[in-house]
Amino acid sequence: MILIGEKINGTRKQVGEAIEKRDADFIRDLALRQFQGGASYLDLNAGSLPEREPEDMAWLVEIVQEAVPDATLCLDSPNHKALRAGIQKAAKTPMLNSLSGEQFRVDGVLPLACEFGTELIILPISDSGIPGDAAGRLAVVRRLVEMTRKGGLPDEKLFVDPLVMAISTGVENGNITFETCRKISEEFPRVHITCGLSNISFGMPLRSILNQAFLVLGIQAGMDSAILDPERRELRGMMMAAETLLGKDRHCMNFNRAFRAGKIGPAKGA
Ligand code: THG
Repeated sequence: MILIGEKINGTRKQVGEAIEKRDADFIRDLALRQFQGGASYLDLNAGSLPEREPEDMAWLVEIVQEAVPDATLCLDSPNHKALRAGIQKAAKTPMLNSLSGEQFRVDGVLPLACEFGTELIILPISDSGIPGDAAGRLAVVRRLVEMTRKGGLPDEKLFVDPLVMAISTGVENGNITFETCRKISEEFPRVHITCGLSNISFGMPLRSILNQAFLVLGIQAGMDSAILDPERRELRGMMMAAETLLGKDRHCMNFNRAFRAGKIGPAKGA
């Protein structure tokens, strides 16, 4: 699994304050902890007003890449000015989060991704909203993949997000996501599939258990990436167990190695 760490998100209160105060130590610590938790990509969302966002994004890029030079940055914004400001500060080509079928993103984000040859998250949202079923989401994805191919981006650089809506607001929301995953991997076998995992459990008790079960079912449906909190030990164990049981871990080597390194299973002293 390709893990994208979600924690550097300015819509979270403490992170928003740290960005405003330019508290580099706070951000560096979040970056390092997530990378050590197995996130090879770090999502950066400044969460600020559009006027401030380019400046805030550039600052985040500077701080995070200095703290964790081996991580790839995932710039999370609908605002092409913030994305460009981040790209220009980045030492290594970042991933962009995200392109959707909304016209302003097709006009703003798509040309940037093609110009810099970035990896790119694709959301099945159009100007008429989020399609309620898998077929509708596939139609948006199909239209967007046509555009990225035309722009010269190989499918391997795409991370399609099937969109995860809270199970508390619709009991079919899990199934709709899984069906979308299956159809995407069938029609576009070379793209990655990612998602914002914790969306599924908004408004529910025992969120951690719901997130774990959802991740397992998502992996079976073809997800090979997720935007999540990589410090959650129970989630890491469940993810590695699912990969092993689905034949994605040759000789069960990753599972055994993670166990011996103390990365899964009971924490020391527990
Ligand atoms: N798809 C894509 N990008 C995304 C999302 C998605 N980016 C933003 C978001 N969704 C994923 N990122 C986060 C970041 C932080 C939290 C959740 C998702 C988070 N959640 C706590 C909670 O859920 O209660 C908030 C509590 C806290 O402040 O810690 O932290 O779906 N492409």
